[in-house]
Amino acid sequence: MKTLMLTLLMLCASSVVTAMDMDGMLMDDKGMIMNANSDTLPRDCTAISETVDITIRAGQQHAQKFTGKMFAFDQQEWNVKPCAKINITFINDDQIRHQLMIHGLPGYLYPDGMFHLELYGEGQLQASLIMPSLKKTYLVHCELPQHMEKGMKAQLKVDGGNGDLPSIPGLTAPVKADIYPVDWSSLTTAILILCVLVGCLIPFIIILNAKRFKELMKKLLSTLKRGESVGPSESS
Ligand SMILES: [Cu+2]
Repeated sequence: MKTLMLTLLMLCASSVVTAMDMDGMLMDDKGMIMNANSDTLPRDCTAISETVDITIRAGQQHAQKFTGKMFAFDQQEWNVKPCAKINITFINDDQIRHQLMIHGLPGYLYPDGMFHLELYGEGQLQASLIMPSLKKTYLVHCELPQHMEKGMKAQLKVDGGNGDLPSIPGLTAPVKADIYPVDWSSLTTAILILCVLVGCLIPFIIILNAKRFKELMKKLLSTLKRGESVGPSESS
């Protein structure tokens, strides 16, 4: 009896671990949903203005069109009306972990002002949120180290937004552009001058020694021909 009770207890515990639902957080072995909200209206909304279904894909393949970027979402901007309900389908096309985080939401409805979807590898998640009425631009990104810097950054605009965020691939200019400075020390300058000189001298050397080069080429060709004619008879 004791063993049966223990087994039942363990089964219950494992099911809690595989799918936890606590304080707006849903978690299993594939991913996590935090602060989803499909029915509570923000204080400044009297009704849902529109329901929008948005599919957002994340992965390395979506960064290929952006020079120097490694990760990206398939789109970089979305526009919705004030008080819109957004049903998000988040798809991770990579084998590695990615997040979809929306920041700047009202804290009384979304703890830490954040809506958060996360997939530990390839997969799909669905969750909803209701936007406030404020004309605002929200940051959408993946918060894993270096993923946003490497391109996983986008923006969600409500009522046209209140401006553009910087460094959104293909959309807005970066605050600090990537630069690749050359250390112009005396050594690098000397190496550059030497390379230019050698590059200029080679054609002259060839022109001045044209006869010698011709003879050398003839010798080489005849040696090769001899090698070809000797080769098959030796093998037979
Ligand atoms: Cu990521």
